[in-house]
Amino acid sequence: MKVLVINGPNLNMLGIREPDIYGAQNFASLESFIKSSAAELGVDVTLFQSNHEGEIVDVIQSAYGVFDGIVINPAAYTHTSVAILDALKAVGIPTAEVHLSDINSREEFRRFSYISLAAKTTICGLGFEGYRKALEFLCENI
Ligand code: CA2
Repeated sequence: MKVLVINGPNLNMLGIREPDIYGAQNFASLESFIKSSAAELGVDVTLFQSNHEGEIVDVIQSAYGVFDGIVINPAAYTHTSVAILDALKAVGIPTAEVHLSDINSREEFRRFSYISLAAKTTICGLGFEGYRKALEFLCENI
């Protein structure tokens, strides 16, 4: 099974600030964790990170016919992006949404996710482990 993992804006800055919310490990550690989790599950994983909404739309469109599943942490675009929602709906690829923090127990503006309207599951508040759970979910549901 081929899975595209997309990380959105500022996640490349992990570990630099707000370790109480996002943990102390950096983005390279997150990418290593995702790769080793995928290898354990026998998933062929491709990683992509961008700070730009249009690039995320482009990579979702280019996943059509190529990937069996998508894991996405859209970061701040979670709460604003109809464009990413529409791209996920357009390709129809089974998608698992992940958040490091528990977006439901933070500021009010983080409680709504456009992406959850297209995602088959939303996993939040588990830190890095959420990405492994998302990969497991796709393995069990595709
Ligand atoms: O909890 C998550 O994974 C989020 O998607 C992370 C986003 C946030 O906007 C979402 O509401 C929830 C933030 C991404 C990274 O932000 C940083 C902030 C400070 C230092 C490093 C990264």
